Amino acid sequence: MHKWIMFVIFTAASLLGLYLLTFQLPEKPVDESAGLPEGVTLMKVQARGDFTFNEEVYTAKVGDKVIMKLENKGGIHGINIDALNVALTVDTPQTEIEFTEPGEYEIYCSIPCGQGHLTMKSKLIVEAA
Ligand SMILES: [Cu+2]
Repeated sequence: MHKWIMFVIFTAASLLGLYLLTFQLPEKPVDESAGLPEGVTLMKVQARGDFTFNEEVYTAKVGDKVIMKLENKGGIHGINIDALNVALTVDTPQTEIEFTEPGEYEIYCSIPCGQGHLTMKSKLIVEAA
């Protein structure tokens, strides 16, 4: 009788272990906007291994305050926006910007990253408030 119970418990424990090994515990979603100062939003720029950014055009409005954050998703890239004095790299991946002038700004990769480097560009459009 006891052996039978032990067998059931052992089997259940094994199955639970196998389940956790296979599927792992669900990951908690990370809210990257948490902890930002009030009125500041996150503008994430992902640089990819195929020499593109995750958006062709990023938009904002005059008066917006953002934390611009570079995320390398393949290869090592940096981003520059000359007119806004933005220069992000792996070592300094983020900066706070307050948009004061409407306009169209060029975002380009600042690190020679390979074949597609020279055309690795996107736009930031800042609309009038
Ligand atoms: Cu590059």
